[in-house]
Amino acid sequence: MKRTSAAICLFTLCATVLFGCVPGAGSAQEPPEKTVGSPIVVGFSQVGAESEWRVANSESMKSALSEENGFELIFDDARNEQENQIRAIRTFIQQDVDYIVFSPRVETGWTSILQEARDAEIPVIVIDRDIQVEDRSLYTAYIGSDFRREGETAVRWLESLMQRRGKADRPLRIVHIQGTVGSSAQIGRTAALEAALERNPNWEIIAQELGDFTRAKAYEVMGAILEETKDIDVVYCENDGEALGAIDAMEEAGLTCNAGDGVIVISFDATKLGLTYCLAGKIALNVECNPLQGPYVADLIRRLERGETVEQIMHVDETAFDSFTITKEMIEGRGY
Ligand code: GYE
Repeated sequence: MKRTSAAICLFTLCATVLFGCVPGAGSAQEPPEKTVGSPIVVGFSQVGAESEWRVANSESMKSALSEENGFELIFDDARNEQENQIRAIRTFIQQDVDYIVFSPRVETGWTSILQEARDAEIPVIVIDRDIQVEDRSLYTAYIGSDFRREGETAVRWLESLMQRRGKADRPLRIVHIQGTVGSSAQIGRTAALEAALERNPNWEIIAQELGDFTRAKAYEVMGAILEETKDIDVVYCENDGEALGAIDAMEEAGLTCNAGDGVIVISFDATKLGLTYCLAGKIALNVECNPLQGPYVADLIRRLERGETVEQIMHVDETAFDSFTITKEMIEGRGY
């Protein structure tokens, strides 16, 4: 019988867990409970290495699920292909790992493989992006961000900036660069912008392109947009990498990015690199997305090992930074 077969299926829906409240979060680790005997074997399918955020997320998982902490981590990089993730999860099942953790590329297409994991009695923890399955008991828990709320923070900030400037009713020409289509991060951040467009009939999307969450792709698509028009008020990028690529392209084309008299760039992630652009005024608003999920996964597994009840959905607490109020000190104290 699997270690946790008694512990899974006990969960409460929709609890919000603040990252700061979980033991070991981002700072000193909880004393390892399982250093004697066999380690807890965890197979982790990471979606890829497309961004600074992702690299920080992988590092966080590797350091929390370390040998010293009583784990054996089998790490697989899916290179941004769902097929590779499915193959990795199947291999973890064949290896009879104790837990499967994965960060899904997109929300759909997971039912069969999760069924296979359930048949093998291996608990599954989804991190970062969420999944859509009819039978939610196919996974034990989800730890990640509320992406719709992140998008909401961004558009509300923009609305209030326009109001403060007495420009709430003026036309606003927006370029929208999207992340990986079908990923929760893209779906939530896009949905918030779309809802804001409904409320603000004077807002207009003048171009919408896919940036795949990478600096290179965003640079390329932004360059093409700029050949058509330079009359742009806002660029809404769905992560820091995209924002940096779009800024590179705009600066090369002679545009200035700032929330004063330039193009207003909105971004998500708030990595250290992204925040240095915010401090320089080039990113007007950067909405935080916390990648340091390793300690939460480790803590969750320990709780399952003890047979405790766990919440099925855990959203992390996140904030936002704008170029008007950010300071150097705010960036220095951060862990990613
Ligand atoms: O915003 C982006 C990454 O899923 C939250 O994926 C994650 C997103 C993040 O590549 O930088």
